Amino acid sequence: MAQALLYTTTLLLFLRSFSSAQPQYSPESCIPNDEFGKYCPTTCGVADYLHSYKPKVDKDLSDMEELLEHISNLTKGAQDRVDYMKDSASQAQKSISPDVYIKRASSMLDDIIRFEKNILAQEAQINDLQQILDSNDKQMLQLKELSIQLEQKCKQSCQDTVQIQPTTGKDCQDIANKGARVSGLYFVKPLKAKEQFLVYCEIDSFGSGWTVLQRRRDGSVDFSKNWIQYKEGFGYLSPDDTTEFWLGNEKMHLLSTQSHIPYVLRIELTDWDGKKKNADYAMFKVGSEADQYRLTYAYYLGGDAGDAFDGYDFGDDPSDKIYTSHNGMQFSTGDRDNDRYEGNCALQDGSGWWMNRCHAAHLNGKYYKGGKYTEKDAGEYGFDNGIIWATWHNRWYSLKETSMKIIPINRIGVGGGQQAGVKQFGGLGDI
Ligand SMILES: [Ca+2]
Repeated sequence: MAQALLYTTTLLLFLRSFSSAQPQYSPESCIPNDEFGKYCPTTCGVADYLHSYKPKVDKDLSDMEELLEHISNLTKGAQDRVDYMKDSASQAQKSISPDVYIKRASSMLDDIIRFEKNILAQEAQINDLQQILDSNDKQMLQLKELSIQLEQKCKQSCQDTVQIQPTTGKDCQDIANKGARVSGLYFVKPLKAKEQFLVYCEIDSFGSGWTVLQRRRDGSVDFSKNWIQYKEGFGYLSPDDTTEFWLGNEKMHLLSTQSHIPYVLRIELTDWDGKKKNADYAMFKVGSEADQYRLTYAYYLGGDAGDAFDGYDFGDDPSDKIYTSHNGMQFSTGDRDNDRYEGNCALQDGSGWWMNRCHAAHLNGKYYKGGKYTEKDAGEYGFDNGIIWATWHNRWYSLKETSMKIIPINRIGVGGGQQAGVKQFGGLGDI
């Protein structure tokens, strides 16, 4: 742009000087030449030629002068504008305190630092979370491994701890007769049983084999069960006699009714002072399910715990003893009322038992640690619902341990007749 302007200006000056330097032109002094320069260019011819163009050139020059002036004006305007801007800039620079810039810059710097810190903190958090994730993954892996190990260990320990003795028989005395001298878990198969089942056999050194039907020790098993559960049995059999269970009414029926040689039921009791007492019943039987697993026995054979199965005179009613006897009673549970009471003894006491109206003996009752309990402790109905043997401890005292076990009657007294009150029983001979 600048170069083009310079060039135009130079040309204009040249034309002007040329135009103004020529002498006054007279058209008659020159020979007209139609084709300027044809073999004979003369000054005159050139002058004529130029002269014919002069008005146009003058106008062009004038236009160009105007244009130039305009351009010059524009240039000046631009220059002025630049100057103005320069002034403005310097004035602006002068008018704003450097402190503001510093403050602004400093503020921005603070922001940047803050953002940077945030970013760093977030990165640290992400890093921490990643580490936690990694750690969790490791823990998960370890737990999985542990779980697999435990699973394997559990299987092993189950195999290891539950030792089932190899001898079998129709009851524990049969097993003892075959030479077994160790107490533990054995399979028995009573005569009418379709399948063998597991029992705990208490076998002494004299070869007496007791088949255990019931065990209370520590309250670890809830004896509040329904008909089916009492029928099939519940709780846990253990090879070292450390657990609580009810063998089951059906099994008791099969065991107690299989032989022409009757069984003795021995009830062993321990109170919270550690005292032990027992009661034996001859010709113990549990009827079939069709007869609601009725309890029968011939007589009280003896024992220092007293004959609670025969009922107890609590002093409430003249009929107490009759109402609380158990011989001949059918079995009752909360869901099957076979008792002689207008209510439901088993439901009110939360147990299953050979209920009358209701009981003087109640070995499947609620477990009360320490023994003594009250109507309030007994819950909703407020009746005596503990583990009761009324001829030893009163009905508001719950025994600590119980067991019910059977043995063929001819074994009673074998080994010295160590049980107080137990008659020597002979004449039937060994099985
Ligand atoms: Ca009833």
